[in-house]
Amino acid sequence: MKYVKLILMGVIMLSNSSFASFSEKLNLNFSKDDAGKYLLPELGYSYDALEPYIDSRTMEIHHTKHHQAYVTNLNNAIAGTEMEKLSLDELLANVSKYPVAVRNNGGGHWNHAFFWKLLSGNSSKTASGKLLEQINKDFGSFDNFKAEFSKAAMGRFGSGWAWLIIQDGKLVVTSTPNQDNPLMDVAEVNGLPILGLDVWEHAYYLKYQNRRNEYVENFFNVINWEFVQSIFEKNF
Ligand code: MN3
Repeated sequence: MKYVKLILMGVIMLSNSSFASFSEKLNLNFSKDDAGKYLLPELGYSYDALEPYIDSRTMEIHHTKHHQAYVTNLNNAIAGTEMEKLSLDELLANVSKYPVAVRNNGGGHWNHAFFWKLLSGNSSKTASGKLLEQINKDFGSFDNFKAEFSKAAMGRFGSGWAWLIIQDGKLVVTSTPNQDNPLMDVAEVNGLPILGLDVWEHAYYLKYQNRRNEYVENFFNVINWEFVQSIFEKNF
């Protein structure tokens, strides 16, 4: 009887953890308040920490206005429904079943919470260790990877994101429109993101205006490779 219980517990734990615990894999935590409302996460650094590459005013507006709006609108979209009981990961993995407001704002909340963790004012400016080895294997060199990622960021027409994902034991560059991401069932290319770049104009327009190419180039000066390497090694 004791063993049956243990096996049952194991099955329950497996079924919970095998389901799309993307956040756990990526060391993200989507906190809620006592009333069950999603909260805007802290950046973990000051608004001016990424100067001169990403300016303080852009970071402040991006965080307190744009990201906050996704959080507020996600809370409104799920209030009083069964969706409140599901994790954000579960909502995104089956997002085709839910209202478009969940796709846009749930994606917006997830993507931005992830994006803040990918940035640092003390960037090593290049990957190293096992991640660099895999980049060299899948792209030929770090420069080739950078070129391919930049091309995805530049080639995304209108608003969206460029991504580096783990897919079937390989690193792959892709991009998504709007606030979609590669974890969503609606995405053309699925995989676990380990790096992402917001190419909405709100992410760069104050400083760069129409020069998305300069913003993309400067993103490579503020990537938190320590974090990217840690989630790569945890999941590859
Ligand atoms: Mn944004």
